[in-house]
Amino acid sequence: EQTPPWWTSAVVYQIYPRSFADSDGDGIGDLNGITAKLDHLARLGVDVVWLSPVYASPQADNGYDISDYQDIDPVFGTLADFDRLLAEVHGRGMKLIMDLVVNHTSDEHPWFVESRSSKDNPKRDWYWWRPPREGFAAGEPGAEPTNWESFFSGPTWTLDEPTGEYYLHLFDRKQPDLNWENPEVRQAVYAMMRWWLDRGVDGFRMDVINVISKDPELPDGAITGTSGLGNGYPHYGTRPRVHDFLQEMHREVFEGRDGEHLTVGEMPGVTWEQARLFTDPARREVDMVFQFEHVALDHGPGGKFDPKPLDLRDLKASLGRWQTALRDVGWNSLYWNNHDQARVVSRFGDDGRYWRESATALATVLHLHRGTPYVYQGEELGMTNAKFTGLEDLRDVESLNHYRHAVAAGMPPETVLDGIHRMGRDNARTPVQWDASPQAGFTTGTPWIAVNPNHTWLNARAQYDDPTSVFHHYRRLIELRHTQPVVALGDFHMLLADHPHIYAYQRELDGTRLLVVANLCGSEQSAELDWPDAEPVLSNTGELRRENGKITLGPWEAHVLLE
Ligand code: TEU
Repeated sequence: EQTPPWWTSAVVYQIYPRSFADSDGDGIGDLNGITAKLDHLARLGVDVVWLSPVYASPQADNGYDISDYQDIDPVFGTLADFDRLLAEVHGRGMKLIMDLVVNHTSDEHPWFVESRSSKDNPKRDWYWWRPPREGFAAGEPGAEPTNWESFFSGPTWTLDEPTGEYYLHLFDRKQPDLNWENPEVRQAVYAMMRWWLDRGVDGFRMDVINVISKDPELPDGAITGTSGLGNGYPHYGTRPRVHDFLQEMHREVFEGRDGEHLTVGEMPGVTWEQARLFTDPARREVDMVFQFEHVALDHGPGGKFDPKPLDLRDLKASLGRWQTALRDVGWNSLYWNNHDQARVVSRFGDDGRYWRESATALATVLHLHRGTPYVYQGEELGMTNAKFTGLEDLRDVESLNHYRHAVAAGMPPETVLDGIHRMGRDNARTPVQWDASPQAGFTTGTPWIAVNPNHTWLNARAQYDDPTSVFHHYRRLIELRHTQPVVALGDFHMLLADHPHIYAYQRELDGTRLLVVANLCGSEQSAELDWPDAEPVLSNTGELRRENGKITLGPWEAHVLLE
């Protein structure tokens, strides 16, 4: 038996710097703002901070478009501010991982500026350049080299007039894709990663890392949706070469390095079969992956902006399948939220009458699975979706592009806006609610995106002194993972899989059983469940009602028991 890696009992906290805390009054969060708030994280008890991108960037996608990987954007501060933050994080016994965005750069990165300058520039091949489709003139509709649809709507190709060729961008046109087939590109990325590790960072969260390998033939994709564009995913999603690239990265960057590191690959569309390969320690690729199955269960026929109600049985089947799939090899990451997802309490919970109960019930269910939990800033306070009133409130490039394309295609603007209000990424990006003051304690200036009006009662200040608060519930869940080996390492077994409203499971390690049961709806529920001897350890209400082998749970009631 090997000692389990340190991250099996760790909890990660994601910071989206733009929206966390603003120290200089320009309305945008920054590094010094984060440093000033580290006691919040220490109090919560998290082990690792994942910092969304703070590199130099034109901010077309809030920093996921990088123009210099080895500098800090002035809007966030300086390298000296970064070093101070890192030292303060380490000083509190926490680790810090960086966001690694290397599927694409900004179109303003010097690599791309050179690459686009002429067809025979030495860096031309660092990106994907192709002539117009045969029989088409440059710029003509349909002249794009493939029919692929961008993650952010529209074609994945943009024409560069001076050379008459198109470049590939799976995301926005300001995010050209790097050509990972070129070994110089890979070496440049590895050198940059080593530079950050030498500076003291503890690892990386790797942005869309399963799409870095493209089929060099660039075949068209099947047309499935209504946009007229094709699905290119089979030609860039989790192709075999990704495994080669990640193994090479491991050798070039991590092998022989002292210290404890963490790598997590963000992988849209990844299956559990593929995740087993990515996270099998013997293969030396990544420690864990972010999968997307459970956050797509409420997507309707029209995709993410056409949501449908979640059926809890689907959620249990999905998360349960991943628990089983990665039980003997590999490792799960556990998340409800990040900067790309609508707020979970508004999405799968109830942000009205049962706000506190549903936020704490959802937290309980997620955190006690086997895997490493990720808390997204504000989730520990039960922050809700934004109250956007119209287009002018939105900031996100994905939502704005979607609006433009959907309305041009004839969808009623109100329908498009409704989908964006419910599912748009800006919901996750409103400022963290520190207190009840006019800008929620986030900034003394005008915030880049409006604060949620509910900060008058929903804020950190109000929760610190309330032992029943969402904050303290998260704190206790994190403490449980630190103190109970069964939480970190126990086997997982789903219970009541067919119950439409109760989420229940059991974990087991060396004769210790942990029982988790939660009612994830707003009406009383009961079920046959018999654990007469189990001792209560954590609840969001009071005592569990159990009688004659049956339990009864009020709205959003959640319990954790040990035996
Ligand atoms: O996201 C990748 C991704 O596939 C989606 O979550 C995407 O953001 C979108 O919601 C699809 O509908 C990563 C980052 O997390 C995201 O913020 C970036 O915009 C994107 O990559 C490009 O770097």
